[in-house]
Amino acid sequence: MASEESKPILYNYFRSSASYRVRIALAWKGIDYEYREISLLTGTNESDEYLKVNPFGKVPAFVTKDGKVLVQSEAIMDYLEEIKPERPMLPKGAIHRAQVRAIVQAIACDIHPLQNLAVLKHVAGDDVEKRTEWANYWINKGFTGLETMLEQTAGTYCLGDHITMADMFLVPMVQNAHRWKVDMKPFPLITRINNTLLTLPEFKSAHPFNQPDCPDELKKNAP
Ligand SMILES: N[C@@H](CCC(=O)N[C@@H](CS)C(=O)NCC(=O)O)C(=O)O
Repeated sequence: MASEESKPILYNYFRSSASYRVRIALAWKGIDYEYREISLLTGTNESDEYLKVNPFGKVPAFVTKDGKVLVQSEAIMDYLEEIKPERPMLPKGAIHRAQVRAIVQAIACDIHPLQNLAVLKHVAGDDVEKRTEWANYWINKGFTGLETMLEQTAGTYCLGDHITMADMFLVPMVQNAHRWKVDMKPFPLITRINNTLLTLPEFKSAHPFNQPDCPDELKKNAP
């Protein structure tokens, strides 16, 4: 089910942080793709049609030029790294690669899943205050560990002065932190790295407020 022009397809949603990671990676690698919106707001992710693409009902899903469907943001990014090794997202050296993976997994496995939409709905229903309290608690706890971890690894970016996959996971996670009103004052390093990354064209173009399915009133706040 590759697109007619044989571009890869990214099924995603502007506000989804897992989608945002992959959009940054695609921009970083200079890979053109077809943007297909899957609205988490209206529940398109649970439609029969989309469940045939991603049986987990989550975004993103990536369809390669020859029609292979890939899910899980990190797996998609690993694939992109392998097919296009120029502008690597993983550093050289076993220790550095493990450090990047540790940041990626702290975000992808420990922090992000706890404030995913399906989890928030389950623990707090439509109660925005309860959702905020829950998400805020877990992000704050995760960022406390992450800030300390970054003290050991960071330079300009998460790992020294080279942009890696860790940075591509960090920026979308900070976006969620803002959304759930996390006080960022205790996290100066995370804040500094995030602000630097947000000035770069690949991170700007991938930003939620620069996506075609972003409502116009939010687009005004695009970086
Ligand atoms: N581990 C997955 C997470 C995917 C994920 O949780 N996506 C969210 C949006 S950021 C989603 O589709 N949520 C739908 C739901 O929770 O129902 C990945 O990295 O791709």
